[in-house]
Amino acid sequence: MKELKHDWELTEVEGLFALSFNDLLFQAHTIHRENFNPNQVQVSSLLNIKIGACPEDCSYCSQSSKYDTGLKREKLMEVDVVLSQAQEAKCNGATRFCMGAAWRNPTDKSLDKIIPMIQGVNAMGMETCVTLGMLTQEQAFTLKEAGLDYYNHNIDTSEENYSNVITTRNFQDRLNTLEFVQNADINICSGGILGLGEEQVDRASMLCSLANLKQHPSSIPLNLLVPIPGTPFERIEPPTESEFVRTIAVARIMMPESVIRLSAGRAEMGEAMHALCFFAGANSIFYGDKLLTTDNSDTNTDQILFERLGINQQLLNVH
Ligand code: SAM
Ligand code: DTB
Ligand code: SF4
Repeated sequence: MKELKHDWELTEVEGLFALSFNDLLFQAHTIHRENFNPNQVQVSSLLNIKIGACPEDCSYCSQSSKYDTGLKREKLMEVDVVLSQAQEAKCNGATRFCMGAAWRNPTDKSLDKIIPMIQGVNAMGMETCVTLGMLTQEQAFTLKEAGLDYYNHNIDTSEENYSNVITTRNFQDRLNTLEFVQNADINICSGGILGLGEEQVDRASMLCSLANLKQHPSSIPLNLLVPIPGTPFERIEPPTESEFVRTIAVARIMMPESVIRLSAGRAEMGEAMHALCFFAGANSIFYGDKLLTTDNSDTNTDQILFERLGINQQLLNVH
């Protein structure tokens, strides 16, 4: 097994982005095959357990209280409702259940309500993931004790582009939480969004920040911005398709053992784009008709896609 590299220089990563598309994809796919079954895609399911009214100003987000996106706020879901949704996700073939809350950070009191959700999902035999905003070290230990497998906390974009996207926290705040989660020995799920007004060098810089963490994130969600009417980024220029695929390929080369999730934005991607992303090294998706507040690629379309590509069909059909 090759040593994982944690000292990536920005120029090296820019060099990968500068390769010819076919050379880059060949390299990424070769590494992908050395580390994973290329026909297997991990399936996660997502549930928004607390909707809207978030005090943060993330310029892409439908749930920020700073923008009028027409979203109806809802308080934290009851445990039994969460668990019945989790059961349904399991029946549909999900192996991980991810619960997201529109918080800047959880209070200790609210964390008490999350713990039985984690324990209940674990008891069903699924992996658990939560994304609750910034944590203290103490809270990370509490979540570990509850049996949490993964904590999702995206760095979203490069350190250099961060203040163009969010002003209510800084990049270092994000890194601090990631460190607390790693100290608590919880797997990290951290990635970002493409289409936040960034340049290629920002994508390279974001991947450097992820790969140069103490440990590579076990799971790396790469989202394509879902433009939300009412947010500052509702009409921002998206990256080209080849640039999106390149970013997946570079992530695969830099972090060969991490699972890369093709996350938001799939509803707008066709069969060929999905196929290229899986070839470049993506090997996980969110499965289910809804993401947090927007539509996901519907499950029927995903079933057909997997069948056509010869991917992981057995997992999607378990009941
Ligand atoms: N509030 C917590 C936080 O920010 O960490 C957890 C929930 S937040 C919605 C989870 C992640 O969803 C964000 O970090 C961002 O990467 C992603 N996200 C949010 N809105 C998005 C959008 N419109 N398009 C793509 N990804 C989005
Ligand atoms: C992640 O990286 N993407 C998911 C999950 N982690 C929490 C969220 C995507 C949200 C897409 C926009 C929406 O549905 O509001
Ligand atoms: Fe709040 Fe998370 Fe949305 Fe930012 S991304 S506004 S922190 S819910």
